[in-house]
Amino acid sequence: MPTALPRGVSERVVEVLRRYADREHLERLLAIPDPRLHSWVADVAETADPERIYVNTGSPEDLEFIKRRALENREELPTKYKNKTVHFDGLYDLARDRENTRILVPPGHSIAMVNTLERERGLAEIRELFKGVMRGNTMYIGFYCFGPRDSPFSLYGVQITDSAYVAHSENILYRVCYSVFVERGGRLKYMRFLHATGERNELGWSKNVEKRRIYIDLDDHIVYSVNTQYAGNTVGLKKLSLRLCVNQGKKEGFLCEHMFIVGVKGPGGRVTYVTGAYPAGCGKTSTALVADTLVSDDLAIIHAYNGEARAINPEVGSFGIIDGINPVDDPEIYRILLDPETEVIFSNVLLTEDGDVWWRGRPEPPRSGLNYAGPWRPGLRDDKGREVLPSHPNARFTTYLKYLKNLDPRIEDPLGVPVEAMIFGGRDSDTNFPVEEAFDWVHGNVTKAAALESERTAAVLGQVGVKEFNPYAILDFLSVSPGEFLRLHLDFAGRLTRLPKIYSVNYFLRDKEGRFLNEKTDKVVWLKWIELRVHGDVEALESPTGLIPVYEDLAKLFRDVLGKEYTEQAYREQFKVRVAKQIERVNRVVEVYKKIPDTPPVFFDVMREQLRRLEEARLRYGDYIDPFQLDKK
Ligand code: SPV
Ligand code: MN
Repeated sequence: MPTALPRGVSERVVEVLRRYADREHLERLLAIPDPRLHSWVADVAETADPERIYVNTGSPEDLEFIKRRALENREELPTKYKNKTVHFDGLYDLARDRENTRILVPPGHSIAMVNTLERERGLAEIRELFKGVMRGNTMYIGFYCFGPRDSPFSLYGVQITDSAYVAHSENILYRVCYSVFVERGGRLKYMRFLHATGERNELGWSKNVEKRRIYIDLDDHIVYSVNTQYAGNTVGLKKLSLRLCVNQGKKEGFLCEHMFIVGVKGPGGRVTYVTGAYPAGCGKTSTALVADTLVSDDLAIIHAYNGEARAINPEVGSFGIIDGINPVDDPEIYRILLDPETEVIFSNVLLTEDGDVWWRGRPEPPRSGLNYAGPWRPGLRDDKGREVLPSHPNARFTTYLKYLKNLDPRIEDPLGVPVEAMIFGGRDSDTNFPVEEAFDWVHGNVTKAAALESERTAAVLGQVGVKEFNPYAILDFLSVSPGEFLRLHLDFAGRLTRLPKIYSVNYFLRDKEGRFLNEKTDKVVWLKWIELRVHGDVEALESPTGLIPVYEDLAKLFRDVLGKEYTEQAYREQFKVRVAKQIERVNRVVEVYKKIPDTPPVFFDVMREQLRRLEEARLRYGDYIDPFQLDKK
């Protein structure tokens, strides 16, 4: 041990750390000139009492070690494929837990539509739950960049976890940035994440899920997570960081978004960057994958820079939904998932007895094996007589974005990419057009983003199919009220000289018989139309709720892009204005915002105008308007 301690580090802290870390790992920790970090780690170790501390520097040996540990302690199981493992979260821990995810607030404080808890109470609960919680386990400490190295827009995070699976996931999803912490130490502002799996049962699942807690302390830039394994609850830099990021963005004037970032090619080889916010399971990943280039598939940090909106992806990996991925519709990702050279963690799929992985979308039928609910065989039913699905609808894959053919090298651009359009997508069987442009930034932010609704999917616990309000597709990850979040966007415009255009998309319209009106592949046409609109290359028709494509432009795009004939009849059905449904929607969403005290007044003005246009249209045309009757704008 060096005799002289680094500046500012107390003897006592080092004493504690020495009890848990061997010389090598203690030195790794002390190499970061940040006494506050050392005290925190010592404090966590004393409370959680792990067997040892492992400091992950991101070296190939460290990455290997963590992967091996995940297999040794059976958080991950081997498959017949090299570098591919399966992780099970357990029957009661398969999705984000909304109920037990809370923002800690001062006494008497609340945030509209956000789950909160009095801070002191929450912290006391956490202290109790963390006592001895890591006993017998290794405590991993990881250092990550949340964005490209040397980007002025990047954030930073430190994760402590006793789960090798969580550490492994983060090593895939984020840039390990130990050296940045060594260089910049205490000068670096960073988020902290503390996770413990809690006791596991004989199948390896977190046993005390009724004591699952995910508490977000904005004052201290820290998120606690315990008695859970599902990555949406545990991988700090994924959705837990989003709440901290939104809050920091509010103070510093940037946006943290639940958005993909993609490049869409237009005439003459130009590339137009667009972002897209969709609730989980509504076509977000698949849209990102069919775009010409992909910068991000889930998150975006957007800054105003020289008057432009510039977006970076804080991640380098993907934690994507695997359900339904098949070789015909998703050849690229399907290939990656089974390619002998790629590294993948599958979660909550079926691991067959011969070591294969099966999810809905693999062409052959499922065979007996182990899944998210335990041992599985064809025809298995639960105690209520319901079929146990071989692979869970929220089953996922964790892998590197670098495997994608369409990965945009600008994912590493420290200044990000310029955002020229923002898309808001939801799952909506009966109201919204497949694609529509907002009249302007304010109209789009109000009617398309803040008013976003979507039918619920399996990514959160609860009944699927119910239409849910989900502003900016970020409701689950907000640390400010939806009213305040809208205001951030309206204010953000003041820093821009070029405003992105705003669009809505909906891939889930159905006919009276319940059949989808669009094919999965159609989404690329909507992207190309958006690209042309951004540059003013095509005209649009004015509906009461925005601007929609002209039939001839779509027919040409369908032909050029998909080699498909697009009939007038299909257009008529997809783009008829569902006036009565739109009116219901406006009224529904206005009712929600009436209960949100800090909603900017302009929200109600814009919605009133929208309602007026719809009502006038209804008087003139009735409940439906044929798009051929609309005027060009
Ligand atoms: C989502 O649900 O939006 C996801 C996965 O991207 S999770 O990490 O669960 O949030
Ligand atoms: Mn997401």
